[in-house]
Amino acid sequence: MNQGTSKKTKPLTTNKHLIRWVEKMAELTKPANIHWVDGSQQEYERLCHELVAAGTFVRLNQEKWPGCFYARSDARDVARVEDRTFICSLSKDNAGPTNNWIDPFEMRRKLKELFNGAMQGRTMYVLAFSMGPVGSPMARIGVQLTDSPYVVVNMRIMTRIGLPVLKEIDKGEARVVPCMHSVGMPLLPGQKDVAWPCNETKYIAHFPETREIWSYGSGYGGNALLGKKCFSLRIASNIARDEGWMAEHMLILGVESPDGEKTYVAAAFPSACGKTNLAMMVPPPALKGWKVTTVGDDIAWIKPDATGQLRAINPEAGFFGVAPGTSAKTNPNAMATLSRNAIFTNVALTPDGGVWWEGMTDEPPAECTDWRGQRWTPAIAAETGAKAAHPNGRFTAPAAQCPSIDSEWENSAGVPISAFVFGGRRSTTMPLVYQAFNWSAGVYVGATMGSETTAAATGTVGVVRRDPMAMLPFCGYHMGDYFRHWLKMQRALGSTPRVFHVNWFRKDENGKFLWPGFSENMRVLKWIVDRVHGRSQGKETPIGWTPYYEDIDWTGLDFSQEEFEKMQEVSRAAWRKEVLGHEELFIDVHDHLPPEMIYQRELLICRL
Ligand code: TSX
Ligand code: MN
Repeated sequence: MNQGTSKKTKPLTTNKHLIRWVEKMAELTKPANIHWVDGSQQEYERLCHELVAAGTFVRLNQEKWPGCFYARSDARDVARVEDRTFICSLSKDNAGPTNNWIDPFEMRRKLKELFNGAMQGRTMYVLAFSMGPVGSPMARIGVQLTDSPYVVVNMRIMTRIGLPVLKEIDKGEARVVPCMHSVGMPLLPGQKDVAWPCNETKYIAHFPETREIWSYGSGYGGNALLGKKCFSLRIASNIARDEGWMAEHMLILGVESPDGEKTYVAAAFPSACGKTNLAMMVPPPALKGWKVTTVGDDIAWIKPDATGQLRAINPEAGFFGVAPGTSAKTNPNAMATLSRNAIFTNVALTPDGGVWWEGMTDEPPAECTDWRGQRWTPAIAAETGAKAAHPNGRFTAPAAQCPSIDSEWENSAGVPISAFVFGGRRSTTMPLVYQAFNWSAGVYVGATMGSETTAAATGTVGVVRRDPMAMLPFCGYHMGDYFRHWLKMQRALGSTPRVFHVNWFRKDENGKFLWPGFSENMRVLKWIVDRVHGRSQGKETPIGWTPYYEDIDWTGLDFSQEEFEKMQEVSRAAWRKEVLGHEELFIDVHDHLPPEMIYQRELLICRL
């Protein structure tokens, strides 16, 4: 895209360290141009225009999809690459058994080789970004050097970028996290570019001690938008542990009662549980006056304030959501959010310049171009099983456009968190909702959470995969130490948030879901809020407190006490097996496992 010319835009900072680092990295990667990203609308439009010219973007029908663009990735670059993700701590023990580890000196050597000349023929973008509202005491700053304009425009939606962030850097107080990124496909003189450059060799490397990220070979999602999983979870979890706060893989939502009482909840779910749907949930009209507001759908940074109250910010500014399954029925607020100024990746393109994905409408389009760029019709799908959209196809859309966005979502001080909710996809054993007896028991609930696998591509379907706090792929240090950190947080808190576990996915003996889910989950949130404010009694069971039938608001829903008891059943037999399942994970991390976890397990066994 930039061959022939060699130009540099003026550094948009006075920070000598930053300028020197950019120069040093340019010497290593040898880009044709260096572009300091100012973050303006004009610059965004120019980059999108260039992406269209390069064949990476298709501009969608502007009548129907104003401000929207469409991209298809290389078919080998469609998701995060966990087996190529590394925590390069000085000691292997610090990364723990659930992370890939390579010695940081060895990794640096390897990366220097890979990045040597990696940006030839391309522009290196200098992208300053803030995770969290610019200037918030809870925000953190990074600078990503990338040779992908696709990454720049996505980061402009997902984070706060450009001049206001550089101004923060110029104050000289903030420590900046350097983030190196290359798609790993230099353009040699005369070499023609492709629509989605990437490399089969991929490394997503994190250096926790020096707080650095190096990502090579991929242009997709969490591999390349380094503010998201790499910074806000893997590096931030290290910072948070050192500084006494929490970087969590959680949505944040507000529940507002008819008389205006506002209660904020943070919730962790493994993938394929409908986390974004819950974050943007629309309560049933029958529950008059109850509202759910959205602060974030993926990541929460949570810190005790001076009074010992936990407060949370969403470090992101947009949603990078899974498109398939998102519809006006499952998530009308997401559909409204992505209706303009959005980027779609690996979904289907319709003949009228729109997008479509499985589950978006009851009726599929008569024909479209699938995520691979091939003709797709319902008949072809029936015959070959081809999907119009990749199951991990995404929308990138500004959070500010979400109709349910919370009025306080950009509050520098964050919102007060009253409850943590853990959840998973479980067809048996787990009731719709229960509350842990106390903080330690709650940490145990989070540490042992699991979800049944759904993706046939990745192996067996329906086996429980443990995913503590939904952080297994995202914790940047030893999982056992992470549990210790959770337990230790109690000391910084006046009172701890209440901890709950939910399961929307329990089935009856015929495989039918016992709970209608979606909007009706408001009834569960209402009970959670009632418990938080000490308004309703809990029924004591071996695993925790569960709701009495009468304490759930059933207005406008025909749900019998028999159905309810079936859904809430705590089977001692099933739970004895469940506890055995907890052990597999604990064996992995046993040498760092806090004794409280063993103790909680013993208590649970005794109660059973
Ligand atoms: O997102 C979901 N939520 C949370 C919503 C706020 N999903 C979709 C998960 C896939 C990502 C759900 N699926 C939920 C749920 O609460 N519950 C279910 C299971 C379910 C699916 C369909 C029906 C009932 C339950 N019923 C009918 O379709 C009529
Ligand atoms: Mn996530």
